[in-house]
Amino acid sequence: MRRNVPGIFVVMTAGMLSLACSDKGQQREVDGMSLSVFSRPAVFEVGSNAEITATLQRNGKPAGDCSLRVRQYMPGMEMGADAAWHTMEPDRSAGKFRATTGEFSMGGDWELEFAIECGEVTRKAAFRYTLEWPE
Ligand SMILES: [Cu+2]
Repeated sequence: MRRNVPGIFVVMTAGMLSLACSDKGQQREVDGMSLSVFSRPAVFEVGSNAEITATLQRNGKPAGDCSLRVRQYMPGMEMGADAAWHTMEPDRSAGKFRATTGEFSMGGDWELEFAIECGEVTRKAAFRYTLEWPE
């Protein structure tokens, strides 16, 4: 499939609202680290992108020494450059990051896969989302 919006991830500008108040967060535990992901809108919609924030903790404390990258893709479909990795922007506090996704251009199964990079070690965590086609 072809995307109709160039540029997959748009870096958010300073001063945008914090997204952490979205209550539809998801969490993964990886190797003693905890990754929580929140999005706005909380439920992704076909034809739109989403603002995502991620909070990374180790033993309950912000993992400020790590960085996060993310890719957005459909696991069941060849989507070429859409699966490129993007570095998330640090948010206002340690261990917090944000990014804007590309457009969710069709219904079906999507995945946001995160690469947690701490020094030499990279850990991966994936979140699956099923988008309904609009009526
Ligand atoms: Cu597709």
